[in-house]
Amino acid sequence: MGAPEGRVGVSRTAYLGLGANLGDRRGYLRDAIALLDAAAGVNVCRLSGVYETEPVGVTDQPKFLNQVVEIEIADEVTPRDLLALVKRIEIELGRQRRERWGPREIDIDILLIGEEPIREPDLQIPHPEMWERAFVMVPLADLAPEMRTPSGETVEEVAERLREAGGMHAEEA
Ligand code: GSY
Repeated sequence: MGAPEGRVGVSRTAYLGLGANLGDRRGYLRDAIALLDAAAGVNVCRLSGVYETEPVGVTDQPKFLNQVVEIEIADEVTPRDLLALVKRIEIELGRQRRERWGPREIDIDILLIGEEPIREPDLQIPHPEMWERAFVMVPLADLAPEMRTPSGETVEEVAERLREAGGMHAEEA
């Protein structure tokens, strides 16, 4: 695990959304999680189920595997450090520069970091579209069903509504 030496456990909980729709999709999810856990100041705590999902946005592309990961980040790991880390991991796992909404080996979105809202052009937390996306909310409900969303509903209530709209299929563990 990645806690820097000598640190006395101050940390925040963060949630990341992972998506893969090219090549060995499960392998990319697994490798991304291993690289996150190996990073200094990052500790992977819990994993949601893996879901096969219909593509959103550009629909003429392969289905995704999606998963949400709960991590703890040490206090000195800033949101920008975390952003730099996930971008490095995307590149290390072979993600090429591709069409913005198109297929990808691995996509890692920072969904939430503690209670901190961040609104900057290249970093918005909570991720602005996450509350409406079944491929985020259904796996997030595996980990944090009671969390409140901006509408006042719980994550589980929103996930249930989005699940009914279809396009989600839980994968075997
Ligand atoms: O924003 C993440 C990349 N992405 C996905 C995804 O992960 N899952 C599904 N189902 N559709 C998506 N469209 C985009 S872009």
